[in-house]
Amino acid sequence: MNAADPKRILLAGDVHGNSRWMGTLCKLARRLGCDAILQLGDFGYWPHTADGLKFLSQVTLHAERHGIDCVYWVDGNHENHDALANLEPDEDGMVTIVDRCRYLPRGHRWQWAGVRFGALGGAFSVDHAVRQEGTSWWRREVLTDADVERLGQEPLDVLVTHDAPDGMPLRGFPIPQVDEILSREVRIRILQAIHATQPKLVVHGHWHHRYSHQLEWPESVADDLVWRTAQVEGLGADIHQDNRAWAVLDLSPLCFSDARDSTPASRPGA
Ligand SMILES: [Mn+2]
Repeated sequence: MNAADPKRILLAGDVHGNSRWMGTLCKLARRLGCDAILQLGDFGYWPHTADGLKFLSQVTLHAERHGIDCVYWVDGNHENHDALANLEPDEDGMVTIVDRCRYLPRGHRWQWAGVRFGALGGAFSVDHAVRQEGTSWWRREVLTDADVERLGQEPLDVLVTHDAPDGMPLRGFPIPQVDEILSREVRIRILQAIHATQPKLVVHGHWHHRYSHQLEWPESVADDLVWRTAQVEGLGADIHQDNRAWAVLDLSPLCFSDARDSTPASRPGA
């Protein structure tokens, strides 16, 4: 099913295949007058497991029940990337997963209400050593130069990623140096994509940390230096079970609403 263009969107951080949290997000989206959910990766696409399949059917049921047209998502690191690679995009370039659930491939561009969006999912799993290839870890998780090239250089309004751009005020835990280099490569690619496409807003998940940051960089135009800016918003995850894990995006005019000061989401089961 191809949903009509949304006008107000609930942005959601990592969901990790958490059906109950997905239900809360759909309920919340409805209450806040959102037509659709845009989820920022680590959605939980694990169709090789019974739980993963159940999650997908629950996404459809929750969306139907709460009148949400569609749950759109970019890929995180913890998706079955081999299964994703085997799916054919629809004519509009999005991939229908199940009813009311569509995947936005890396490099895909689209417009809603005239707002230009770009998707650039993927990240490096810092816990790959405790994961099993093909079962809980997939090589294709990492955003590549080819993905960034696919996105192109035309201007964007909103860039939707899973990892943060390089240089954000985020602190992870200590990891082996080689992993630090590989994981940072993804963030550098996202920063390059921002410089190339100059989005007004960048939204991402992955770090399970809610923060806002104004990114600034100089660009030489004619013989002058012009300062460019982008608003970066990192969202929390299902583990928070509260309003750090979501925000609202209005499309006309484009407006990101910080949800930190508003009513907390009702807890699943409450
Ligand atoms: Mn992640």
